[in-house]
Amino acid sequence: MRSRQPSPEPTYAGQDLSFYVTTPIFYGNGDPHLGHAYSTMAADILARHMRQRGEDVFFLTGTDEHGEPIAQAAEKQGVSPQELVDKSAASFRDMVVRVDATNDFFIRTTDQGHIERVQAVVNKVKENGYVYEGTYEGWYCPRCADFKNENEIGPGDTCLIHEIPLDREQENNWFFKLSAFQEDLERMYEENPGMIRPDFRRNEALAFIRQGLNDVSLSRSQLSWGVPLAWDPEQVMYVWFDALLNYYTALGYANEGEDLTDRYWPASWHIIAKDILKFHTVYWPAFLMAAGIEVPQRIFIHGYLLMGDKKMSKSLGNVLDPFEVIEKFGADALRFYCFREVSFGQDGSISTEGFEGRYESELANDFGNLASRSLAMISRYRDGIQPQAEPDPLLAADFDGITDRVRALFDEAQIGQALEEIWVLVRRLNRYVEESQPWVLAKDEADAERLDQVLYSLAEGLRVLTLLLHPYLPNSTDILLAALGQADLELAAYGSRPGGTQTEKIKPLFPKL
Ligand code: ME8
Repeated sequence: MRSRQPSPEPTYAGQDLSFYVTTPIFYGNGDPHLGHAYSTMAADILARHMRQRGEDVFFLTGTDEHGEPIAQAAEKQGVSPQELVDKSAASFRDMVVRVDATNDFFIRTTDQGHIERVQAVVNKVKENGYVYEGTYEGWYCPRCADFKNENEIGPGDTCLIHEIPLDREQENNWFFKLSAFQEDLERMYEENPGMIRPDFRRNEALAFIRQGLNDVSLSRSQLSWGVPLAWDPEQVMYVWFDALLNYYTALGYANEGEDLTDRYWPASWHIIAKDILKFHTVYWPAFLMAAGIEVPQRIFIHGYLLMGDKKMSKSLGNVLDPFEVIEKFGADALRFYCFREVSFGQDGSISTEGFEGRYESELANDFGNLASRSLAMISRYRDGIQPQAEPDPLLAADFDGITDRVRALFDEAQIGQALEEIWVLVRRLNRYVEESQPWVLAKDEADAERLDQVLYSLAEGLRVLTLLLHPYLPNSTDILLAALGQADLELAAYGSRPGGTQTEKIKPLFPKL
């Protein structure tokens, strides 16, 4: 867990300055792969940007450690569920560190703090009259840990997602009155269109709700690996309610002796992929309403990373190994590639060739080279001191409003679009070097003033872009900001820093292999 920076003064008015972002909690029965890293990096990019804006950020990730998928995997491997999840949690924690995510807490649903709070919330839901005893009969996918509706069943009673036969289940358990929330949910998404992003995902959620909501099992009787119900310890909580509650329970015990719930709840953004849309847009808000807890502000549903046209998944054996990429090229390169290559919100294909292409042409050439040569020229022609000069109006026109545009895109979690806006200016700055030819200006003393202006403007442009790129490229931008003599991370406008700062030359940020 990282220590929190004291929150600086608000940078602009009218904004709620607490920002709470989450990833899904990943199943503790497997190894992390790029898909998991993807959601983690997305949430981290948002968290880092918001910290730069002076917001009071809390960023949560973790592992989902109860339920049938875990119990089954443990049995298969001949270990206890606890042994399995301990091992898996350690590898997910390691993944989070390796992608350079700055999470404030890592929740495990086997934490005692989580279990107690889950029980308290479920008791409340029962007290409020939304729990009853009944018999479930129907189809169940053990891999999804999901009871399937008619239209979620494939040919031959199979799971549409996992393409495995569904189990016919009949058991007595406790039910959650999901049907009671049909109208409330429908109204909520109609009246607050921004709650689910992108918009086509909101339509999917609405379509699901409008077809009618059945009550769902709240507990399982034939399973012991879970959170026991306080009023009926023979039954454990259905794993999805246990898991979803992590977003809420974590705030209660993440910081010892301090309850962060009032400070951060409701969550600003849940970042998830489309596979778990139903749970997050239907079950989750309904359950919170039933407990009398505020619903999350917004949910961003991203697409799948595909290899070729297939979903990248361990069982299909087609994964771009994030750890290999990080080992060879660094976490910045992986973070950059994923959000540059795939439009955030859509499915998109990734490949080793695509990665290497972008590394070379965009990171090494467009950005790395721009940074090295700009600093090298300031060193050669002005002893490393950014000259005092008026910002070149040629660039001012291009940089005008960039920070506001990026901010507005981040407000919508449009992190790919924001990166594109920034990259347009990276390219612009490269053209500026070519157009203004500082090496020619340096040959004639009569051009000294113009050279001052060009070098000043280059350093300013580079500084602004580096600050904006920081959430994506935290390591290389740290090096670059130090070389530019920029002490703080707050977003800045072109031309806002006077000249006179001592700068340093740098080694290539993205060395070519
Ligand atoms: O569903 N592309 O856990 P999970 C993009 N425990 N993202 C991907 C991906 C891919 N190919 N593969 C996985 C669970 N993901 C539950 C969640 S939350 C209360 C409980 C990411 O380990 C994406 O975020 O199967 C997806 O939603 C999540 O991993 C599923 O992780």
